Amino acid sequence: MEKTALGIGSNLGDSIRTCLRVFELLRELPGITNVRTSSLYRTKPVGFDAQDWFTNAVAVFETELDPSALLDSALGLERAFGRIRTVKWGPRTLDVDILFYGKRQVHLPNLEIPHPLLHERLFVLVPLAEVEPGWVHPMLGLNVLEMLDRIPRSADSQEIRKLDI
Ligand code: PH2
Ligand code: MG
Ligand code: MG
Repeated sequence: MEKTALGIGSNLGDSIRTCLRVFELLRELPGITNVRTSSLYRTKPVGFDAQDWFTNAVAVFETELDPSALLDSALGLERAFGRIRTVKWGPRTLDVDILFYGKRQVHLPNLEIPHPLLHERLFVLVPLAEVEPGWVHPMLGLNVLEMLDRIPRSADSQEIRKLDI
């Protein structure tokens, strides 16, 4: 069993409902136990401006799936919500990214763990800090709160608002 963290994002369709449904589906998936979830956040798009704000969240759980099997499950969830890949970083009904897998590093052509951008993104670190503030990044040696501290908070930087649901 390894502890793993997934980042969940959506900005097409009913994105709040999608994220809540993904939480439910994760609890029903074989090979996954003890699912803990963050609040939902509304977040300004990062990397590609001309699209709607996202709903983002994080789920942490124990799993007996290996990283590749977990990736298959994540892609299966994306397909179940009708994801169609168009522009890189563009709008999507559902994006499920593996953030951490225990202390392991995975460098495969189709899978990088830890997620290579997680330490730069408030929409990942803020929800992750709710669930696992002390998780240490195996390459950077910083925990989630320390990574958060290192993100510049200038006026035009990443906007994020917690949802009251
Ligand atoms: N995902 C991206 C690119 N930009 N911006 C926000 N706010 N939330 C996301 O989930 C997101 C993004 C690529 O996966
Ligand atoms: Mg992503
Ligand atoms: Mg993705």
